[in-house]
Amino acid sequence: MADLDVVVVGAGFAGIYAVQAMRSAGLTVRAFEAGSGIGGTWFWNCYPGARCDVESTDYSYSFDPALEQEWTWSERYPAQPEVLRYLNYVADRYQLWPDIQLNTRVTACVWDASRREWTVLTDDGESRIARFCVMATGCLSAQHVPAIPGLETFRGEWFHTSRWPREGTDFAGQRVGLIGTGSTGIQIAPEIAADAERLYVFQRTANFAVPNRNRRITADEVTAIKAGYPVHRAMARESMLGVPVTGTGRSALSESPEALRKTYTERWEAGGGMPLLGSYTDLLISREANDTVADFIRERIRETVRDPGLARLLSPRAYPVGAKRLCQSDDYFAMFNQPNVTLVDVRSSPVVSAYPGGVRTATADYEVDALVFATGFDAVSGALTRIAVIGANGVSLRGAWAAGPRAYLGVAVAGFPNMFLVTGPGSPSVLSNMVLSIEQHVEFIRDLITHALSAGASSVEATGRATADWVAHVNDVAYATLFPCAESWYVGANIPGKPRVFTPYVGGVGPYRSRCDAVAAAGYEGFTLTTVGGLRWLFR
Ligand code: NA7
Repeated sequence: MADLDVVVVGAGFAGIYAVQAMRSAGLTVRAFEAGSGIGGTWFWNCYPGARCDVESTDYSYSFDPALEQEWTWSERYPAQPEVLRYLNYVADRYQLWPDIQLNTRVTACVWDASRREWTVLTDDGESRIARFCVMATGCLSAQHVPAIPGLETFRGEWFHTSRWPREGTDFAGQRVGLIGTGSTGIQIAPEIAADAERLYVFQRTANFAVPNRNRRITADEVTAIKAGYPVHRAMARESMLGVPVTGTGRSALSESPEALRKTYTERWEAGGGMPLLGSYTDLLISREANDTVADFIRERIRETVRDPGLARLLSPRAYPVGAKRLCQSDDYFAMFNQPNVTLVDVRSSPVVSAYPGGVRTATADYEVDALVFATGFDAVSGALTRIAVIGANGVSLRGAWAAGPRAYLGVAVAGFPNMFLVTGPGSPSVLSNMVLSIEQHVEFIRDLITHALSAGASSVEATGRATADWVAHVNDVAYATLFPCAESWYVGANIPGKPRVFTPYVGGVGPYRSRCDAVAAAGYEGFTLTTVGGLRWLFR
């Protein structure tokens, strides 16, 4: 007899909503969270400058209109502490705490084929039996620290941004080395540069970044936002990115140079990456179209950074804008005009080792007191494969995904009955407003579980055929765009040895939602339901 209907792994945005949704459906549920607080990404990534790059109006739950009216965001782009306060408010408001167990890491999930239940093992030595597992493990939670020989000999302290000390750090008077110039590196660099005696930024790949134009939200804006939520959310659900973005509806290649400049300038001045990339229909499809916006951003970099050689090094050339996450910062490029900041090009002269006093590249030594790794994550699949998940016939998830992650609709894996992934590989996930995508996935999972239970089924599982068709579709759509043209974490390129598979679904949030709705309306097409006696219904 199971202890619980549902075990939820993780208590970030996804786990918190999963607890609320399962409970509202009358299911018994418990979430296990490794951290000493809830929040997931927003708990762990408490480094200086951590801020969401989706506007607060969008980056918030929409499942309860009363919640939207109660909570008031203070800034256009919320900083990490405010997002964390919001999530704690949600847990308080819906009294979720009794069903969330903190300081408990799930180490293994093992399917018992005869009892048709999951045994979930945790690092406190306990085990629980659950009928269903919901993996709310986060797309960007398994940290990646590059294997730098000699790091263990380094005398100073080193940090990964996603495990920042909760008591903070003091870099005053120190020489700090920062490795990594993705979204995180670009956010933390100006904060370190404001305190440290010297900041060395070790850059392997230059990144495109656009201004946030972050600011406080006025009282009048708050009133308008709250009044506009119903329409805004409806538009977001139908949109490509989970955020309503108004484009011109035209091809960049059909525009005059003057019209392009006007559009890009207006959007640059307004701030944010999505409005800029969404301005023309072909920016993520045609390299020639993409070059128009890439040239525009490179021009802004040259305008900002006084030293032309430095501006050149900071200007990305190797990949199209948006093929890697488009970074956002109001201060990053201007920071390089500060006399205490040095850019180190580790593309031409790679980091070879650390030594007690600092970092060695192929051509020079850099003496530093502290090292900061903003080197990213084993994204999307990493948090799942780090847990020993053993499905039907003793097959591990790690083994099943040896050639790359495969999931039907990004939500279920063939051979792993009664296990569901929230925003897993093959769903819009990281290429969308995560909160909206999380809500849609959790609701799909809740409805699928209640459907299976009301049909008297003991298990529900994605079929291999539906999975293969979906994975092929995810690939077809991705390879019709410019997304795969970069060595990015979207394809697993940042983790040595990780198979190259394009993981997010680029077909858009609205079309993806319609597909899921159609699957449900067709009696959960592509899933098999099995009754206790072993009778199987195949919906395909
Ligand atoms: P990212 O985007 O994966 O960025 C990691 C950065 O670290 C990137 O600049 C990498 O360079 C660099 N990196 C990784 N390994 C090395 C080594 N060995 N040497 C030098 N540089 C290295 O992670 P973030 O945390 O910034 O952002 C992840 C997401 O979180 C972001 O997209 C938002 O969605 C929020 P590379 O580009 O691989 O050459």
